[in-house]
Amino acid sequence: MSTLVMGVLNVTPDSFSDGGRFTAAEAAIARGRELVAQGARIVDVGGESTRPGATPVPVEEEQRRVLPVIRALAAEGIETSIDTIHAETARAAVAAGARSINDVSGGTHDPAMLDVAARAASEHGARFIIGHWRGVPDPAHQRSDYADVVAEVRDALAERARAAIAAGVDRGLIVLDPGLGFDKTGEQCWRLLAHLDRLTELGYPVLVGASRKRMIAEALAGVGIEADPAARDLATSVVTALVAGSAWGVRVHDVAGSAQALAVAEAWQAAGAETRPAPETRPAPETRPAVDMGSAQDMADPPRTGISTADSMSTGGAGSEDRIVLTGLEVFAHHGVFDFERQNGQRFIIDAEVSVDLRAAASGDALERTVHYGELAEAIAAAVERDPVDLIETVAERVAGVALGFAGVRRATVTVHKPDAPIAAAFADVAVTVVRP
Ligand code: PMM
Repeated sequence: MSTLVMGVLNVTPDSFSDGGRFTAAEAAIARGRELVAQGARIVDVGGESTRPGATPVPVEEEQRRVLPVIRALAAEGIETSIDTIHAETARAAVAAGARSINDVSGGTHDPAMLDVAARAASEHGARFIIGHWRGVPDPAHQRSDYADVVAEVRDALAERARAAIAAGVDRGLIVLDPGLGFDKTGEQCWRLLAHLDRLTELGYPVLVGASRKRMIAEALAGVGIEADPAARDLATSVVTALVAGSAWGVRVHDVAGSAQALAVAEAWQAAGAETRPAPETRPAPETRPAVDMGSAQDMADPPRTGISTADSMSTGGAGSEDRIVLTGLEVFAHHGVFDFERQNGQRFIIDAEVSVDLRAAASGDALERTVHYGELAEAIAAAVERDPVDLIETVAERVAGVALGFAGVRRATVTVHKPDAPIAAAFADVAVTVVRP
C-alpha cells in the first residue's frame, strides 16, 4: 500500500500573520497549493484547534474561516478534508467541496455527525475519518487510564465504525485514526504506533497523526533534545517512514519531509518485494456476470467470474498460499484522462485475489476468521466509485490498499480492466495488474 500524505492547514487568524498583505483565507489557499506541490494528496482544513486547552470557536466563525478555503482549493481540483467535530461545519464543508470529514471525536462530540457523515458518503462519496477520543481534550490527561491502550483504542474504534455503518456510512469510506495525543500519554501513543497492525487488522484504512505532538518531544527529550513543535518535523518524518506501507495516510505539517520519508521507505520496500516470484499474467475475462461463488468444477478450471476460496489454484501472485479470489466485479466510475470519460463514466471490471490463511476458518467453520467476500466486494466497489483519477494504475493501487486493509490479508493481486477504454482500434480488453506488497 502506498501511504498518502495529508497536509495540515490550520486556518486561524494568527496562523498566517504576514503583516496584512493577504487575508487569512488568501494566505491559507496559497499554503494549500504549496502543500500539494510538496506532495500532499489531501489538504486537511481546520478552523478550530482541538489541542488540549484550546479555546472553542463558535461554528459560525469556524465556517467563516474554512469554507472559502475549501471552496477555492476544490475549484482547483485539490482534494480537501474538513477537520471538525461539528456536524454543521462538516455538512457545509462537504457542500463546499471537501471530500472527507475528519472528526477527531469519531462522531461522539456532536450527535448529528453520523447522519451528516452518512449523507456526505452517499451523496458525495465523502470519507469519514473516525478519530479515537474520550472527550474534549484534557491538558492534564486525566482520562489516559488504559489497562491495555491498544486493545481499548482498537475496540472503541471498531465500535465507532459499526455505529457509522449503522447510521448509513458506506464501509468502504471509513478511515480510522488512533487519535495520538488525545487523552493518551506519549508512552501510550508509541505503544499504539508500534502495534499499528492491531488497528489495520480491523480492515479499515488507518490514518496516523503524530506530527509535532508531545509524544515526539518526549522521545527527543529522552536523548536530551529539547524540541519545540516546529523543531519536531524531522522526527515526525521518521515516524512517517516507519508507518509507510502500514498506514493509509499520515497527517503532517511538514509535507515535504514526509514525502521524502515515503519515497525512501517505498524504494526500500519495493527492493525487498523484488525477490518474490513475479505474477503470471492472466487472460482477460470474456464475460463478467454478477459475482458468485466458484464451484468445485471452477477450481479445476480457474473461474472467469465469481468469488472462490482456494489453495490449489495457480492464478499467480500468491504462489501456493491460500487465497480468496473475486473476479468480474463490475463498477461504474468516472476515471480517465479525457473530459468525456470524467463526465460520462464507464465500466471498470475488477479481479482481486487476497492471500489469507484459510485453515482456521475452515476448521472452525467460522466466518469471522476469514475475509467476508461480500464486504470485500462492497469495499472494493466503493473504492473504485469514488474520487475520479486519470489512470487505472491508480485505481488498482487503491483497490490493493483496500484489500490489504482486511484482517489477515498478506498480499493482494488486483487487476483493473477497462473494456470500454477510448482506443480507436478494435480491442477486447485493456487492464493493469498490481501485486502488493
Ligand atoms: N490531531 C489534531 C487535529 N486533527 N486529525 C486526525 N485525523 N488525527 C489527528 O491526530 C489529529 C487531527 C491535533 O493536532 P494539530 O493541532 O497539530 O493539528
